[in-house]
Amino acid sequence: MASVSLAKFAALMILLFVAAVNGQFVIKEGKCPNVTGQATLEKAQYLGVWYEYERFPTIFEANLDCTSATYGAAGKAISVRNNGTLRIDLFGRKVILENNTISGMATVPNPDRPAEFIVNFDGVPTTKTTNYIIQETDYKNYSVIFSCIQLEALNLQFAWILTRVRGLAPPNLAQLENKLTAAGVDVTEFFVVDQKGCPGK
Ligand SMILES: *[C@@H]1O[C@H](CO)[C@@H](O)[C@H](O)[C@H]1NC(C)=O
Ligand SMILES: *[C@@H]1O[C@H](CO)[C@@H](O)[C@H](O)[C@H]1NC(C)=O
Ligand SMILES: *[C@@H]1O[C@H](CO)[C@@H](O)[C@H](O)[C@H]1NC(C)=O
Ligand SMILES: CC(=O)N[C@H]1CO[C@H](CO)[C@@H](O)[C@@H]1O
Repeated sequence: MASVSLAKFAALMILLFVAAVNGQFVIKEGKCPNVTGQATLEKAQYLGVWYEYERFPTIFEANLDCTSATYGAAGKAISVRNNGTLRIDLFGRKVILENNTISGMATVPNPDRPAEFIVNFDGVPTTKTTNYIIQETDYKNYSVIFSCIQLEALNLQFAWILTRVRGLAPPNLAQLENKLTAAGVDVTEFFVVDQKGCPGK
């Protein structure tokens, strides 16, 4: 313990807290995969509603489903609103226990990497580390998001494939997953998010 400074320990605790709030990640050994953002980003085309098609699993919480992300123009930044529901099966029906929503802001720390964002959520310790990398989007059908936190010998990975239509797999899903695989991401960790029978549709 003597080799870990208090400041470093505190920083680690904040990272883990942010990771837990973000909800879903996998822990892997070694270095973070090298996923880079696409070279350009047409911000206006990226705004609007996206639905999680698949993502990495949850470790601490029960699964959120019916998950969406809504992005809006906010000057140079992008406003973020994530929704999801916590549901259980009751006599063959899905019953909502809780509607979950969290808001935040996304900013681009390095203009040379316009598809790599820092997203901070209200009421959560702020991070200055890039945590939302758009590996690839066509704005109309899919967006592939990756994020990774490097710890000493381990890393925490977050990944999402978002779609514009709730629950509809992108036609080029295999190709998108292959690109993540090529960057060193284990896509077998993905699970398909339940987007059936969601409120407000
Ligand atoms: C990560 O990938 C980018 C783009 O392919 C490359 O320019 C960069 O050198 C790589 N970085 C590492 C640490 O491998
Ligand atoms: C997210 O939740 C808010 C508040 O309940 C709601 O106004 C908004 O329409 C929801 N967004 C989506 C995409 O469902
Ligand atoms: C969740 O939101 C839906 C649609 O807005 C609403 O019908 C339902 O009552 C809410 N459930 C809870 C537990 O808040
Ligand atoms: C490949 C593919 O599915 N393209 C679709 C992307 O979304 C637009 C707009 O909804 C469709 O017109 C394309 O067919």
